[in-house]
Amino acid sequence: EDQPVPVRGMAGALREVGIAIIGSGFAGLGMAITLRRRGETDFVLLERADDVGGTWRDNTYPGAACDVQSNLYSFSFAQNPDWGRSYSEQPEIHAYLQATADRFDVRRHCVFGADVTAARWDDAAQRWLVSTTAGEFRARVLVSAAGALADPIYPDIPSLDTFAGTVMHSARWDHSHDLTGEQVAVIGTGASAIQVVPAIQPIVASIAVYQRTPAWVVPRTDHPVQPWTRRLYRLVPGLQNAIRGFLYLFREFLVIGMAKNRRFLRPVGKLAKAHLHRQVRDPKLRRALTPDYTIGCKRILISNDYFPAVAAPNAELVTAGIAEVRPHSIVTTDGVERPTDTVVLATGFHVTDLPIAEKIRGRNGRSLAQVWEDGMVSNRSATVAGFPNMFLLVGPNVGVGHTSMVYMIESQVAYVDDALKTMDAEGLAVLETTPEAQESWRSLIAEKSKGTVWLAGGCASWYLDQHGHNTTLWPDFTFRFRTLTRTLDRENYVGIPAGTERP
Ligand code: N01
Repeated sequence: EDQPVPVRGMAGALREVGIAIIGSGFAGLGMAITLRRRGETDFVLLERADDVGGTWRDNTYPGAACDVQSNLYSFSFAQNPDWGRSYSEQPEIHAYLQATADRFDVRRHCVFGADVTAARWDDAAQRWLVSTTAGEFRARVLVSAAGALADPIYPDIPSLDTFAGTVMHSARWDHSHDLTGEQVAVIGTGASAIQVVPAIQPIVASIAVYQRTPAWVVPRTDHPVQPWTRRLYRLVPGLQNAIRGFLYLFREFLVIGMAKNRRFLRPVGKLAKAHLHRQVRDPKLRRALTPDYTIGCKRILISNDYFPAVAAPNAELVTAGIAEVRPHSIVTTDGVERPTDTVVLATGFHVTDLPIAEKIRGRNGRSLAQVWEDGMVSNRSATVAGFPNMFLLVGPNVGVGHTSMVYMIESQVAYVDDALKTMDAEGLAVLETTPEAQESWRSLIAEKSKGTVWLAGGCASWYLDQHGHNTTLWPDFTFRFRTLTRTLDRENYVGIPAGTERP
């Protein structure tokens, strides 16, 4: 059991390592566990925080929970018979990731407090030089699993910096700050906001929800998992994965409506409207909460308590834009000033402008961000021409709005693992995808995205980049993604054998 710790060298010195993985969320852990399970130990997980868990470690705001069922939102190789609810809450998912890291013994590979400041490909040495706040690493392979929901957006709201009270982003919750009896402003009405609003509304004196775009919300069918169900999960091996399969197929039908034929979304829209009708009696408020774009264009939200919280006597839905923030209030464009103690920014994440892309520099010294200036491109959502021996997990066009990201992550991990095994089998020092492969993946995505609800649904969302192109979502059935990335498409790669130089 006691295997050598793979990180060599003294602290502060340059450490040589086979594979450097950035991030220890679902993707980084999935990669690490896959390597460990096949006996590979020469890798490190560079983690800027002091624990594993990624977005499920960072998003601790009140009410944080997953809107995909627990059995589906788990690794297929590590089902958890102890899930407490059908839809898990953040602490339980974080605990699951911690326990899974322990179970597969990958914590020994983690370097905590290692925020990657730069990663540069050295073509002569055929190595990645990775600088972090915990030292320098030289790696044969770089796997970026830094996450798409990792870096919060602090919006450019006029004079927000003059606010004298507390400002906190939903993804960086300040638990030392007690909201009880305060006048609170929540900005945003996305997946995070609709969870945080009902969680804090009962304790605050007043809550103003600043809505720029209303969300489509459907009922949440959450319930506690009964003890007998947990016993059954233990007694019948494979039962949870069977349920996972059923949930997976059920959700996959949603993508028919989003990507293939929007007619199929109509019943879902009707369900959402009926839900709003049932929960909000005031016709004016109901109108303000009704979206004017097709359901599915933005992420469909699930909640039973968001509408009642917004309709509560101490709550107000603010639809006018924010004109100005003053030290103790927010003024909207209609001239109304609302006294405010705390501002909660539920304003989302840098998804199409990933900060990690600024830090990774490829063969010709250009950063990933520069290469992606006109939109994120890749081959198989995993590799980028000009960035040898680099793999992306949860990179471009891997996102899914309708089902579990864990399924996509496992598909990606298998692809990267196959690439690593191919490198070993062929004795390759360098593996790099071609611009042609990237171009054909880009056109495949563009073709599949045509006419989808994300492009044609009449909304603006973080799914699309500045040119209105879909560079974040996988626009088809997820089993198609898995088929297309099952093994390395070797013909789309240039490989340089060890001991030789680039021709
Ligand atoms: O972020 P978002 P999120 N002034 O970008 C508004 C996952 N997730 O953190 O729609 C005023 O979706 C913005 O308005 P608009 C999930 O994948 C999952 O909520 O752009 N408003 C929007 O309402 C999700 O999609 C779970 O007009 C401003 C909101 O802020 C992703 O994370 C839970 C503004 C941002 O919504 C991100 O969700 C939580 C401004 N300047 C998150 N800037 C579950 O599994 C932005 N907004 C349940």
